[in-house]
Amino acid sequence: MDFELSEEQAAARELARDFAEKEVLPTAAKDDKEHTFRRDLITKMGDLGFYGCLIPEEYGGSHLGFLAHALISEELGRVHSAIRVYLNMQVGPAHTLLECANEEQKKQHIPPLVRGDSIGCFAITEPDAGSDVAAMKATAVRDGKGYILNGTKTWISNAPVADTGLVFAYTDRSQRHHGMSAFYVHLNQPGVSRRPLEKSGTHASPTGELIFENFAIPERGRIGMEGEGFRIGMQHLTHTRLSCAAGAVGVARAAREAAVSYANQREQFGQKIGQFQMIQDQIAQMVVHEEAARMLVCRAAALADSGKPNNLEVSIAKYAAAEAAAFNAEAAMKILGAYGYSTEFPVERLWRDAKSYQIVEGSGNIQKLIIAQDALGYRKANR
Ligand code: GRA
Repeated sequence: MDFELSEEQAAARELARDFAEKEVLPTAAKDDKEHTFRRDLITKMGDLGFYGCLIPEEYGGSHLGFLAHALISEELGRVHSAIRVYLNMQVGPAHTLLECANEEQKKQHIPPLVRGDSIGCFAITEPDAGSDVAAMKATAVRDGKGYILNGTKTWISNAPVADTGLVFAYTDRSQRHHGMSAFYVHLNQPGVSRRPLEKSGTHASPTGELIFENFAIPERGRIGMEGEGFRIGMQHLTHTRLSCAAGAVGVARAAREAAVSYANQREQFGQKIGQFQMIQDQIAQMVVHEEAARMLVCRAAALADSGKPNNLEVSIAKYAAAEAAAFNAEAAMKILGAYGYSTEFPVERLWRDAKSYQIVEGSGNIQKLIIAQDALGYRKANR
């Protein structure tokens, strides 16, 4: 497998790095501390074409592919993880619409997501249905020409600010996995209320609940056929997990960079601390975790770019990258000591943000379940 970047991919990475360093980094600490939602950055990333990598030109995209998308995700994750979430909330729904919606729905919903005009989100998780997606309680009951949606979605990135969203609910609960359906809805309408939720990190990315009470969805809001929702949701997660994995590589890299820089400056016992083997041990492990995770992300992205199934490779990459982010952030904090723990320096933000990658978009245990069931021959991940 060849990971040599094309000119376009290298240019996309440079553009994302430049944007992240010039436009995101200067206020990253402040945005995190003040929980600032940066609508302006969503617009700028739309102007720069960051949301279009997976989308053909006819719907406003550049079609640069999954590897380019992963490179952009890593650059954003490295500088400020919360801003990487914005990217995923635009690209994830746009790509799922591309794969599963009809022509009219694609024309209506994809371009505003790609431009960054419509803030997107996806709503799967519920208070009693996290890892166990099929346990969701939301229902969309047929009513004349449309549906009436009732249910509570929780831990939804962008819930407080989203204009539109991909929402999952049962149209026929008796059919379990085959009775769930997917909808694309406008959220600034009667029948939706929102409740922000606080978390330990990723503060500049608002998270919350979406509460649907007799929310009317027209027939044209359904994506795919009735009963295809679980499959659409799983397909959606395969792609958004890849962006997540790439973002986690960015966090791992930022932590490694911070640790190396500090180890080259800080002197104790008459020498730079980088001279101590215990610090070198940590740095070496950080480099290995980061590089291995990046290779796994590139492999999963390259498979998608060549049209091959990559559920297994995405789960491996997501698990490895989340662990790499958490390991590297923890190691960086140990190396920087009080400066790592201090809220005046960026490492503690990396440490808080790294944890999210072990939880969101399918926890570490869910990725391991998918990987182990495949290895044991119980259920092939790529089918
Ligand atoms: O055999 P069948 O016809 O009944 O079909 C089964 C299977 O083939 C059925 O679903 C099919 N299926 C799939 N089809 C296409 C399963 N996986 C796939 C797939 N990838 N593609 C039932 O399958 P099953 O394996 O028996 O289902 P299950 O045990 O109920 O669930 C499987 C599993 C645990 C893997 C799944 O529920 C899962 O992935 N859970 C994790 C949920 C998750 O990732 N949630 C994240 C929510 S979003 C989020 O975190 C937002 C963060 C945003 C941000 O900050 O970035």
